[in-house]
Amino acid sequence: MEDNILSTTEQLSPNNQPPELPTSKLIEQEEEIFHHVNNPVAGLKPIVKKYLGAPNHVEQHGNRFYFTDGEAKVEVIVVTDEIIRIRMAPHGVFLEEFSYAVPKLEAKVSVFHLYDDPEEYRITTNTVNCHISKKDFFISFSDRQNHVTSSDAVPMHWEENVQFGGYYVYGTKVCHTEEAFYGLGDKPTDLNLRGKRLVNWNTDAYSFGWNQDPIYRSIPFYISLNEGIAHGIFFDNTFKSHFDFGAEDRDKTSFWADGGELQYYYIHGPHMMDVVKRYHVLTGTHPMPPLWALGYHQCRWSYYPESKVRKVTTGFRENKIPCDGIYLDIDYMDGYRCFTWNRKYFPEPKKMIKELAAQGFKTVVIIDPGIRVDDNYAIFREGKKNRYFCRRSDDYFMEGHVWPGRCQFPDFTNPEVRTWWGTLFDELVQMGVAGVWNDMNEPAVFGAGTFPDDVRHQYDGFRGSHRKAHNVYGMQMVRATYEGLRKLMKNKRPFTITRAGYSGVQRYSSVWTGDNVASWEHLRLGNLQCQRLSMSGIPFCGTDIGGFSGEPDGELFTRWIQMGTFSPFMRAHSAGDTKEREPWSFGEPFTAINRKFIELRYKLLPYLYSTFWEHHRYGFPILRPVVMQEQDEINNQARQDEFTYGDKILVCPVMEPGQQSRRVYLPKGNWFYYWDNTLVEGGCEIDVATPLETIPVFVKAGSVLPEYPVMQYVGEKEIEEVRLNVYYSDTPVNSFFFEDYGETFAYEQDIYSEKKFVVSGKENLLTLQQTMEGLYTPRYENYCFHVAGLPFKPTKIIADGKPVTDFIYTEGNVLEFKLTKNFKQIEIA
Ligand code: MIG
Repeated sequence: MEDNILSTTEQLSPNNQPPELPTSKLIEQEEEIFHHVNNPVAGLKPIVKKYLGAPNHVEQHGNRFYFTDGEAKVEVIVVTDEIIRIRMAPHGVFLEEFSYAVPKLEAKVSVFHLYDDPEEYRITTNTVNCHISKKDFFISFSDRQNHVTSSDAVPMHWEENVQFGGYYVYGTKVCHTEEAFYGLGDKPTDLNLRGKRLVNWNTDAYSFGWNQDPIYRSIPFYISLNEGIAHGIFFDNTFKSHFDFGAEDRDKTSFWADGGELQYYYIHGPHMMDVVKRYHVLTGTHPMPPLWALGYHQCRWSYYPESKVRKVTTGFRENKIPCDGIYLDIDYMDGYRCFTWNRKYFPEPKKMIKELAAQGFKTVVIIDPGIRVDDNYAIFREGKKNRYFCRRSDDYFMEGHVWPGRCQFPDFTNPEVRTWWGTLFDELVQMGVAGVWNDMNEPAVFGAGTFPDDVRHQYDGFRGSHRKAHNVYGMQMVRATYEGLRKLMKNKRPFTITRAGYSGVQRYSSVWTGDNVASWEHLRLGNLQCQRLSMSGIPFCGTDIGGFSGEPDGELFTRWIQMGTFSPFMRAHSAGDTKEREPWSFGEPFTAINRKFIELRYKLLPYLYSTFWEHHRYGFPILRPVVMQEQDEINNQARQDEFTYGDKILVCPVMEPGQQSRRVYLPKGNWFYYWDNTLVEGGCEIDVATPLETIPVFVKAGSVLPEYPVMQYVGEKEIEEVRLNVYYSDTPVNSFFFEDYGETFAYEQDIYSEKKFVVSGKENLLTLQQTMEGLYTPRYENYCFHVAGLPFKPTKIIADGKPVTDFIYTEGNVLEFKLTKNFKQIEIA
């Protein structure tokens, strides 16, 4: 730790008193858990490491409990039956309560109690016990069966600058022999983080490599899985934070930060899924995206001039490859000045955007945070006049070079600046822009990497230096963008995408994994990153399909399209110095296969949209690693290629060149091979043929998958008929089907339709039941059924009491029939 960890503007504990006679135990040299070394000069120890001493007092205020060792205080808040927050104040005074991740800490709790036993204080809820040991202030958590899920290995501690004040704060937990760790956002490494030490500090990481750390995002949230039982820790601290999962010492898991408070949430399981859902209770979920945003997007650095953009969009329509989003990267601007247009390349942007829209394309434009220092540029003048740009500790403006040249940077942690920024999109929205792409918001600065530590931020009134604001800068930028667009677009849903982010960024934006590389290794990394982001509370994520830098060959590009079909966000992107990279650029057979998969994306849109609803409403992730499906199956910890897309479709991308077949693990239960409806029993690994035309895709027995007809873009045609793919199961299985207008916020007023299907088979009968909820009625009334896997030859179909006589039972044992109105119950015998 550096001596002067505090810049002049830093706000820390208001009582930075000298540390005479601390009651808190002062441990000097005997125990060095980390390599942060005390000042070796004897007698002059500006940095001392201190641990909590024994607690000797407790006070209760509602659901908040305060424990003290005489000087330091620990606050325990019962947030819900399953979420408990811990905070520590070394000198007994807590920082003012504020979090960008958790906007409102709403306590929803039924019953809790405090017990004062000889050995420990214990706070209990209906599901969790929080134990505070009287001997040494160790904090641990257990469930109702008294199974200990998490326990301190050493008391909470801190390194204190006794000369000037300020702390580095540390928590250390017991790490069990078989404990596995998941989460932490976009780390480009194996799913299980066991044995790794990782840092959160948003970093522009062009062409990042395997294990590179840190990269773009900071998500200080992990899920532990030990002996089949999961819990989560969300360390809500925006400073540079560190996690050590048994790396330094195999028996300890530690998390610490270079400032701020030791404040974390213990999130109870026992299922990993519970932990993720509860993390979303704290940090919020992603709003429903506009339906078109779930389609295919085409991007490049850059499509310009206008004729090039039109060549690409026309190419999609000519090649009959569906596409909804077209992107304008930095070259659309005048000298890279945000909110301007290069009129040489784009003489009439409004007209162009309108014509693109008529062709079915939504235009998404990039906006970076750097504002060119230029008194002839209105945005700069306004920002300067209102002092909206970040300043250094000595009041100079923070200046750095980025694309526009010498730039200043709005302080997005200032609500006034965010509001102003939001209004700047007015003209773009008037022109018809449908989405905004925020890049370089780590923030990135050429040469220097990012801002110096001493840059000041308003931080919504809780001022701090860049050390505190760095990791939230990008999130607050995209928040300003999203909130501004939301106002300007009236009741329409904006689409936003950001590179940097902090926990909670999902309330404002989708993300992509940044500047990857056109290599097979990156295809594999992208798979891991998307699964990890999904588990870490960021559902709407995707990679640059094809790889940003370098050149994919046709095979790699096609394999990437295939994986991207099952990424929540699907966009191809490439750097400017590479060859053309549209889905038809590689010739046959690649074009046909790319088309087939992008068409599949569009067929499955209603399924993905329904899955999104389950996320938005209930906090389920969209991608789910198999370890999340069957967490008590120890071998699943090593299985990280296959994942489910929603809870019905299992996908295993092909991530090696020339691969003709591969092993795929199917969780227990019955599965149908999507491509030919073969029934396979799960709970084992199987070999699946993987010629270039296909990747392994399986559907869970009992599912009802809604499909829309293939369209070249969302809204191309009125939907007249929906296909329901029904998969037999002899145990009842539920499916959801969510629909609404697809582009407004009416769903917030319950204007949507949520259909629930239950498929259950027994003996020679299959029953399909449907219940409906919500105030929206889709316009179509025709349903086309494809029922797979019937264990008997169907002879009779009864829909709501009436026989359906017109049906076919195909050779592949699929029963097909239609209904011309909605239904409640269908029986097939
Ligand atoms: O310094 O806008 O990650 O997607 O195409 C590079 C140009 C800036 C980095 C982004 C990339 C984008 C590129 N940007």
